[in-house]
Amino acid sequence: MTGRPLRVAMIGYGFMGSAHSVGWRQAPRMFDLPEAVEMAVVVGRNAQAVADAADRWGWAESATDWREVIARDDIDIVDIVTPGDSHAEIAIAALDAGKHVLCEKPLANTVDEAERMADAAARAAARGIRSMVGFTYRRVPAVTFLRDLIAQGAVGKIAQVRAAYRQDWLVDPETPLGWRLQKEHAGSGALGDIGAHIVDMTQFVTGLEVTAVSGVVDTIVKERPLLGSGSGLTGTAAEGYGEVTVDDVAIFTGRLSTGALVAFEATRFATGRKNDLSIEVSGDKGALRFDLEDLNTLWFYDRSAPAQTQGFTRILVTEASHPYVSAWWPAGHMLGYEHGFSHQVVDLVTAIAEGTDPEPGFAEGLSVQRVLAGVERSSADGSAWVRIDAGAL
Ligand code: SOE
Repeated sequence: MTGRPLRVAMIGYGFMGSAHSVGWRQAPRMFDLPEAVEMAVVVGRNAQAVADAADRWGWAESATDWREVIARDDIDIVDIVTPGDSHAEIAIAALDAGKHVLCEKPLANTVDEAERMADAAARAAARGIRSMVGFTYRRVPAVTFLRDLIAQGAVGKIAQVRAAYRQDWLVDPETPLGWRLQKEHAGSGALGDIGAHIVDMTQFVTGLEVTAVSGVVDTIVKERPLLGSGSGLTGTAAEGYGEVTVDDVAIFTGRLSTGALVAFEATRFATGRKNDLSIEVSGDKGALRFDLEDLNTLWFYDRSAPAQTQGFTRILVTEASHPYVSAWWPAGHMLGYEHGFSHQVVDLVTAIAEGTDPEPGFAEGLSVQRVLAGVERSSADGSAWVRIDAGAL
């Protein structure tokens, strides 16, 4: 402990930068954090744009050189919200410099990078330095509660899982070629960007590991207008076309450590589906279902209920006794997309204060990366099953 507030440097300032800023701003106001935090500096390459971001989101300073910022003695936490191609370099440098690190998902663009990051995190943990991957949806209260109910045996022995993340922002062939569509920046497409969430969520809620995968990835629109201004998700097109080098759709099957099967679907071509992450876990005692487009709700099917009245019951996850909820509004009042980013801050700062490793750590980020690589291998080889054992990918 330094005896002063934990000072945060955020590297990157795109869409995720704004979401993380909301988390850093709101968490200390709404929760009783064990340590005070200060939004010290936001870093980006364009001096004017990053200064504007600092003003808008409430960072005390802005800077253009992340290496200089990481070297500063007055920075305790480095929050990485850049595209995946710089995660490994920044995270390893920050951990080696003794900073706690929060890194956006997916952890890296390749298994090799993720392994090096997990090694750096393990070395740093031995010195009391903490690291965490931003799989923020774990911190939607209904998802955390779903995990708790499964751990308490609500669904019994898990027979199968269905996990889908469906968006439609690429259905328009004129959507420009942002960084999320370029392998050298993003690593992969729908697979890494949103498939990573459902792989992590499946492992999180079931407490089981994906041990093998079989699947296909496909690119539906192979060329798109070059990006003019703005970011990948909201940008405008420039003259000329470029090649899309990542997948648009990934459909795959996973096998869990108990042998249970998972049907995974990650796509940016599900027309009409805006941000539809859904998971359903089916067991011999019951089933639980969550859908991000209705994120305050959990559906529970209890097989022990009388047959006449059996059915999926709606649980509104807005009670003070539900995870994270009591810090916000009186019971019954809704939370949204941004609240998970505050909950992530709460859990990271609590772990730092208590001297424990936050979850998910880089080792868990690496396990997701291996699953993603396994799906790509299965698709490229046409192999029925690719095992996700350490060292196999
Ligand atoms: C874009 O597909 C995206 O912003 C993801 O990158 C995020 O992880 C997810 O929260 C929403 O969709």
